[in-house]
Amino acid sequence: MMRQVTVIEHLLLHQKENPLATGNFTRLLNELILAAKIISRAVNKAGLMNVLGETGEINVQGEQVQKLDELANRVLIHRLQRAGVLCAMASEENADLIDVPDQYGKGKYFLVFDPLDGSSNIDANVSIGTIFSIYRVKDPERATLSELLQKGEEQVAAGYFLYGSSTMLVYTTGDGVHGFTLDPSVGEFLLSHPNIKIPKSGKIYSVNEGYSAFWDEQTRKTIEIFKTASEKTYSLRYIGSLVADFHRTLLYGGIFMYPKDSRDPKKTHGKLRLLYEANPMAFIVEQAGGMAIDGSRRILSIQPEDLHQRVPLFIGSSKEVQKVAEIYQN
Ligand code: AHM
Ligand code: MG
Repeated sequence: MMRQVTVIEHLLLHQKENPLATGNFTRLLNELILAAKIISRAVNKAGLMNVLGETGEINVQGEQVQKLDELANRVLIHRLQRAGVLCAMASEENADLIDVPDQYGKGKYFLVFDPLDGSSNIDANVSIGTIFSIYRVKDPERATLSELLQKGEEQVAAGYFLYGSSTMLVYTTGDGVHGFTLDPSVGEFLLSHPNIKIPKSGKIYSVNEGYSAFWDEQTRKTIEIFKTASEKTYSLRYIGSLVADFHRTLLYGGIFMYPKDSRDPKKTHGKLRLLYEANPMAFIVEQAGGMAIDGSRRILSIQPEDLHQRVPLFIGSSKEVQKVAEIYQN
């Protein structure tokens, strides 16, 4: 019988080489996993549990809050506030930092998450996910916003749970990218994709072309290269759920793009958020051998100034991302 390795076993096995795998980090990951299992159960039974549809509220991003969004956010906050290993949290759904009350104990980690990414797809049973990113702070007692806001290259871990045809966890602690699949019969995430490497080049480009009328000249030129490439024919795939679009890009190669557009003057930097979406995916893709840029800058080198700042994102195989970089440099 095949030896099956759980996430925590995997983390502990690598403990010697990985100074992060202290009890605290393991505790944090365990709590994230438990929260994701609860969210996954709700997603699987969504049609039966009266959690489909909107709550009627508008979130900090100006978007409709789905009932499942709210449930996922609540589950994560509830579990992680009590973990005793965080000094603060930030969620895509909350305008401000989420405090960790002293009674639960404070730790040195800062957790950032998008509780349910791709939520406009929920009602149609399309894959969605939870994205997380973890930073360490010097002094948990004095964790001000400016100290918490670190460049993506300071992340100590990042990952996502994908609620798709199976539920998966893909994460990195800076020691490669590893994928685990939830076996619902035993309730554990088991190692299914060790040491994922993104192909150097792929045959898929992924972008919402519905916004092309709002793109600037450079962006139009960029997308054009994937439609007119002489060396190969690219296919277009776009799910509209970053976790799902990114996961496909990671496994098959190619490029995912969410450029800036002029639809909304307030969103001149694109739609995706640096902290909750771009940074964690950028850390993962670089660990897998790929690249992530905003056009000209490496995503992980951008100093965030705001919890909810947006950024254009070009992410995937190095060959395709390099092509984009060349256009933006000229
Ligand atoms: P959300 O975090 O509110 O769900 O929004 C992010 C999602 C991403 O999953 C996806 O890549 C993008 O929005 C799709 O946006 P659009 O519908 O504009 O193409
Ligand atoms: Mg999101």
